[in-house]
Amino acid sequence: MRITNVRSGRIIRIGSACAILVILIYTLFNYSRSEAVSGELGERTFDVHPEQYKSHKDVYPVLKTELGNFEPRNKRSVNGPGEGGRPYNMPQDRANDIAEAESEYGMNIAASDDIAMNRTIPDTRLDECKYWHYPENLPSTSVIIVFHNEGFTVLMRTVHTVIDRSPPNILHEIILVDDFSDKENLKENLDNYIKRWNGKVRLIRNAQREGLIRTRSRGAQEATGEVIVFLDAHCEVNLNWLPPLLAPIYRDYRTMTVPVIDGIDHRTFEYRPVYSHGTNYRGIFEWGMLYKENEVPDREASLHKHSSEPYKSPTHAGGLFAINRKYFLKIGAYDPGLLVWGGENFELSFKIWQCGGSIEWVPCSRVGHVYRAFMPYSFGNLAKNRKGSLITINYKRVIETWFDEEHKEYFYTREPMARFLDMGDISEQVALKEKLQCKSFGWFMENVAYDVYDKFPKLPKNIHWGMVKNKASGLCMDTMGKAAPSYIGTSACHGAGNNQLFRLNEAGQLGVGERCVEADNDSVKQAICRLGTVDGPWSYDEDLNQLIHRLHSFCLTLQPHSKTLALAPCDPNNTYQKWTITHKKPNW
Ligand code: UD2
Ligand code: MN
Repeated sequence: MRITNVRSGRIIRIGSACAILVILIYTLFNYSRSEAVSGELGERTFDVHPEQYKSHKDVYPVLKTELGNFEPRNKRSVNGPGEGGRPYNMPQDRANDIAEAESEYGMNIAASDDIAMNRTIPDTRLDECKYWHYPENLPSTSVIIVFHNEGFTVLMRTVHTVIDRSPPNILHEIILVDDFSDKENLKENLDNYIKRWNGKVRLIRNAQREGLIRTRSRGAQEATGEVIVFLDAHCEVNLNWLPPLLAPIYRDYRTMTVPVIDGIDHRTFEYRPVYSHGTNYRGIFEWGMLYKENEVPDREASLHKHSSEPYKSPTHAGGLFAINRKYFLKIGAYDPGLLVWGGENFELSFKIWQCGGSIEWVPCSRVGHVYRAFMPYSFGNLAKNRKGSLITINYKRVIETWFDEEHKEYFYTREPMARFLDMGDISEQVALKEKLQCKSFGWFMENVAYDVYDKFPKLPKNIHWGMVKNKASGLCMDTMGKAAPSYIGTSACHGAGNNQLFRLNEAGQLGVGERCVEADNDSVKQAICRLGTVDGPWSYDEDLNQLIHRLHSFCLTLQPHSKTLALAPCDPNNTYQKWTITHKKPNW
């Protein structure tokens, strides 16, 4: 007997006795699946539902010898400022303009103003990417770009590249969401500029500053495409960037996809890859919730035949990704209690993975992003009634919702002050987690983020943490706000911010933030803690109050004249070698 599964086109050959059973199971299975899908996602059911996508031969991209079905056929070669993604070095007599632009925007808008909206950029993909063929009827897509006081030409170049390099029948709309900018040229000027796109580009404006996180959720609400793609307002999408992002979502609506980010220089607008050619990275995190990337481990890489194929990633950087719109809303979009900037990338990542979805990075989709010199905007009124660091509060909300007790401790060990922060009410987030029957954080660590432990092992407990205060001088150890590696200095004790917040753990690591204190006879330095290590050479003598460097059996000493730090033979009577490590109760 032959059973033809019409919808998948597959022919299954089996004996007639078990055929009935198979049909029964198949029907029951599909019934429960389609119930789940249509029920969860509201009024609109999927035409073909996701489980069937998987067995439908047209959903999988195919690598062929002829050029891919969405590959651009004509390539231009142009000369001009920044063309070909080449660095645009402005003439010396424009030095003032550059300085002004950089301090206002964190990037050289003066250079951007001289560069064509549709400039050419290098194709940074693996050659193989050009030969993938994608399903023809990919989902309609809304691209959402939120912005606050961005440079006009940079914002518009983002839009131009999306229009120019996306299949017009798939690109449903571009939604610009203005997060209460106050720059004049982002007002009427912008309304007028986008008229050229006859409604394909829509502009909506917040009535007050909301921060990027809530603004993105608003954009998702307003969008009408099946898939939404978020981009920062200073991007240039590369050739054929969209179909590879959509294909995994078309196959399974619970997959969120992330393009590989290229760098655009904030001064010269040079477009260049961030990663060396052909190496694949994925997003992880360290226990202080700083975003990190790691080369794709073998356990994941070995699942793929081609290095141009999408692969699984525990987290993502935050700014650029594609997701089924209804799925995004179903999982609560972003936690509305997250303020302005930071942590939302983790919230979404943990939520997706733990609640049944997955994240894939897509090497054949490349998008350039301007990494700014510094953050040019303030957090405005949103930060006003908040005490302590806004970003750490966000992290605390995220870990309190998604981590288990064990892993929460690692966060508080690495970021001890966070225990005192008021994160607001997370009961709705916890309720959502229950409702969606999400898996545990332990499951996530074991099955998805297993490579985190290699780079950032479980943290031993802190013995002491706080300001490291010298008895003789009354001064405190201080990072002096310098980037690592650099010397550690001393200054008047204040305990504010993170510069004086050190911690000593059971395994002898003396650290501050993600840095470790290293010492030789001449100097005491801070350097990023060596990956994969949580121990160190320090111990603390509780009676003599000395910080002893085990390797040398020397003591940490403040040099009275220079006020610099060094190691010296331990002397129990030398008060320049006596230190107390205590935290001040936060005065916020
Ligand atoms: C990264 C992400 C960014 C976001 C952030 C953490 C990338 C490339 N970038 O920082 O997307 O996830 O981490 O939250 O992954 N904006 C507003 N309102 C605000 C502040 C910013 O609309 O109050 C806009 C801003 O104009 C930009 C976007 O939000 O379009 C992201 O801000 P960013 O570029 O300053 O963040 P970035 O790239 O440093
Ligand atoms: Mn950005």
